[in-house]
Amino acid sequence: MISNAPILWSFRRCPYAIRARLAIAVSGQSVELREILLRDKPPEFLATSAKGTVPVLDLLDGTVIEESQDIMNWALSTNDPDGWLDISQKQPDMVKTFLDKIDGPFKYDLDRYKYASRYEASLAWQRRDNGAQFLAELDCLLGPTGALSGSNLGFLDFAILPFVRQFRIADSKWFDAQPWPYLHHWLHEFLGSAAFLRVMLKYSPWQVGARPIRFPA
Ligand SMILES: N[C@@H](CCC(=O)N[C@@H](CS)C(=O)NCC(=O)O)C(=O)O
Repeated sequence: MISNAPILWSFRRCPYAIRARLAIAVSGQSVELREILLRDKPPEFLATSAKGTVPVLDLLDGTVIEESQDIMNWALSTNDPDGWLDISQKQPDMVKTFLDKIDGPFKYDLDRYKYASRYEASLAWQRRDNGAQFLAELDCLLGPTGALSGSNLGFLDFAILPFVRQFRIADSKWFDAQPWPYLHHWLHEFLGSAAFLRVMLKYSPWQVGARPIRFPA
């Protein structure tokens, strides 16, 4: 263990875990990262959080944060150098409405579109259309400033971008052909940013006795 460092249980590709890592990294907090496989969750992880979803942040003082948005808020409340929380303070209802949509219906449709064979495959296109309607809405909102959080990228952008990334991966050719110029630019810039690349480094799954991984590296 890295002394005094909170433990972040994470899964590299998970959009909820990506948003948590983005906020931790920008806040300057340092944690011990424990990568897991969702199909083979370590008992130590389940003992920390029986819910069994990532990300989970164990502050080692008896506090365990089990929701990605709460982990973002925890990190940014300690230090928010880029003003990510400004939008949450200025327009809390708007932020909540968007995040409820992303974590709710958008993620629901995304899973059923991306992993169509696991669900009702015949409905996959309907799921894609539902998601596309929301993305078209985001494209309009991005027009004026190129950000969802006001004049700069902030909480709303970084909480949503990992999910839009996943939506694109399901069929990048189709996605790139959609008439969403502002959204394409927003996502493209994010995917090439140092902020994104530094939270996407690859680590082997954690095991008892493994050398601790400090995050960010
Ligand atoms: N509401 C949770 C959702 C987290 C979540 O569902 N994560 C997925 C991975 S992307 C997960 O851990 N699923 C459990 C599983 O697949 O067993 C949050 O915001 O942290």
